[in-house]
Amino acid sequence: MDLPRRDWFRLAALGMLASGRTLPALGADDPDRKGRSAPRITGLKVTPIALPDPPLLNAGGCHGPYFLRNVVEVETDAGIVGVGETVGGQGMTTALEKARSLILGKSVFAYRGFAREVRKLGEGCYAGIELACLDAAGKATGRRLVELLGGPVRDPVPLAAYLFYRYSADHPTILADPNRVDSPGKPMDDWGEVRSPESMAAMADTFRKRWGFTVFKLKGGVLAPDVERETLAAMAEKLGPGNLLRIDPNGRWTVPTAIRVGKAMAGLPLEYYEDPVKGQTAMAEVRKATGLKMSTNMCVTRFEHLAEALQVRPIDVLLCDLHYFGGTAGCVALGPVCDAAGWAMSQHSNNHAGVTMAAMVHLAGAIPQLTAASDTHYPWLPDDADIIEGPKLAIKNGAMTLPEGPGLGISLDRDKLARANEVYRKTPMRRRDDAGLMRKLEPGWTGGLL
Ligand code: GKR
Ligand code: MG
Repeated sequence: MDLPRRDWFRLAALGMLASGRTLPALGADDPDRKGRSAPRITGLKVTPIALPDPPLLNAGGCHGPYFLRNVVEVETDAGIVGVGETVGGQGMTTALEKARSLILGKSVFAYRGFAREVRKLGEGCYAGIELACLDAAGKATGRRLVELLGGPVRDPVPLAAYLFYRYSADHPTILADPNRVDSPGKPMDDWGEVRSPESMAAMADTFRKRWGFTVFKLKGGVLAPDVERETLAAMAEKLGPGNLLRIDPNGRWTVPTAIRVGKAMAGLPLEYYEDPVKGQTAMAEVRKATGLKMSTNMCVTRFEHLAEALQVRPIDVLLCDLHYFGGTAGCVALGPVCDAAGWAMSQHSNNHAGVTMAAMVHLAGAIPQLTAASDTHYPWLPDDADIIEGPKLAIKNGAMTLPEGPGLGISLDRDKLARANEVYRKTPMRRRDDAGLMRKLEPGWTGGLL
């Protein structure tokens, strides 16, 4: 969008009043201007939120009662506001606030210019700001995020059913959790308890019927390893042919356990074996001994880890995540690296709301190498809890269609955002503490290796 110089100064002055800061000079020496006009950042709004998180179990304990996120809004002199979502918690809110002075006055197209400095405040900090800039850039050009990233290369984007053992949401300890500050006494959902192979197979079948998934990821590292293998067998039987399985014990197994259970999984339709053990060397040992395809979002999570991985060969599939792997720019850059390494790509998920969901789908729609179905926690978010306008983004036939509309193609629902922020302000929860909640549910629990 081209703004006459006069309007630029007027909007810039308004932005300065709002932010209490001065904008850098507008001149031909600005590398991102050179005679063109682009929306410049006049303000940064950070809204910490808490959204309901049911009692899902993992190697580190139990989720809930909320997951925390930060919603980022980048205001510009063109009147366009770009939206992003990133990792939650007080530390990230503070980092984002600190980033404000690094980005004010910069073009939303030229986010790579401040990437290095903002990344020093945390990968998640950069990711949220980059996303908001890209959303603004999409709105300024009338282009979808997927197009700005060089796609689409696929539409719809395949997603995996992310299955967790869990407690029932009406468990007395869950209902009495002092961190819970809304809807007292009301269970978050009605999935019930799932802590056996049979109940997990039934839940997988419901995910298949409700959302059409054909790829199923079991969050392991919770029950005894052999029970988790039996769970996969029960799921394979219940789901029938044409469905793929994954298991992810998040590094809670020893190498001998991982090799023994891995060998015993022969014959199951296993797509890949994710992080059964911790560290690249241990992963490589399990990979060699079992011959299974291995994947990670734990031992290769930064560009600095790639050199060792190319030597040690711990994986066949790399999970990217814009929140820790250098934003969307970092994940796109991983594509050719994975080609060269002979790895496929998948996408990691932590709890998230609809802004991140849209971002993940645009990203997967733009990376040719991202052929595996992306993980997503989105089905666990209660229908009325999302912060975007309208209903939740729809999953059909195990996939999500690329959102229409410029940028991310979603808008914030101001009432829902305000409600989620109010919950954040009221709850004493300021970081994820799965172990703390788990010790209340199972007092003898230590989370040690299995
Ligand atoms: O949400 O419990 C969870 C997951 O275990 C998450 O924390 C992991 O980071 O989804 C993740 C994974 O694939 O390891
Ligand atoms: Mg994982």
